[in-house]
Amino acid sequence: MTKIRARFVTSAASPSDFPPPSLPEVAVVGRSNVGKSSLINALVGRPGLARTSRTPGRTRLVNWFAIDERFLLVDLPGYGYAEVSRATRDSWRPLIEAYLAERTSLAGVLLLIDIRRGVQEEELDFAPWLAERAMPAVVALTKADKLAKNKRMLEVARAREALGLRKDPLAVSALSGDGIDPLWRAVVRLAATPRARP
Ligand SMILES: Nc1nc2c(ncn2[C@@H]2O[C@H](COP(=O)(O)OP(=O)(O)OP(=O)(O)O)[C@@H](O)[C@H]2O)c(=O)[nH]1
Ligand SMILES: [Mg+2]
Repeated sequence: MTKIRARFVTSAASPSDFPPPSLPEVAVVGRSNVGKSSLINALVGRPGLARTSRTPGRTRLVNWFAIDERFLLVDLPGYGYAEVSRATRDSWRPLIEAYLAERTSLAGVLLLIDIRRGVQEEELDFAPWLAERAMPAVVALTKADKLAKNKRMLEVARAREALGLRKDPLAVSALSGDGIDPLWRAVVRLAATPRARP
């Protein structure tokens, strides 16, 4: 595999700080601690590019990374984690929502779900929101290394059913590298497909 060139571009704490739209963007969305930042690092093969932490709520800003100068991966703060204060959570919500609703260069969303937690209320809310906007999305179940293969398959089928997906979600692990290659191809496809905005 040829090496992927990835670089940090900028971060923003509020919509007024968002950089002007340029290259197509793929945004990584999911609850706090699901492994968004770790997965970005695994996808581009650069540990430490996006900051990760055992403590939920690590990513507090919207962070843009340029990939081969062809598209941008966007690391968003996590939603819905009980252990960050309500005030903090409430301050992120508008940021995430503003980004997703208004970003004209957004080509699609990579929705991450912890394979051991499965689909919860937030994902059930989010899926129709994406569908209404005809937002292309790839769904992946993270931390697959934590489950045996047969359990993984069960969770893949469950998530597909719960979200009404046309295809199986991918089971991936930033730790073991499982599923990273197919996920990378899916992300590149998302980035390369212009979004028809309703
Ligand atoms: N076992 C395992 N642990 C993982 C995997 N991916 C991430 N983790 C761990 O999960 C924790 C959270 O990872 P992050 O990548 O920081 O998660 P995040 O979704 O970016 O979290 P926020 O920025 O707080 O929203 C860290 O302790 C990671 O080491 C994985 O594939 N397998
Ligand atoms: Mg993060």
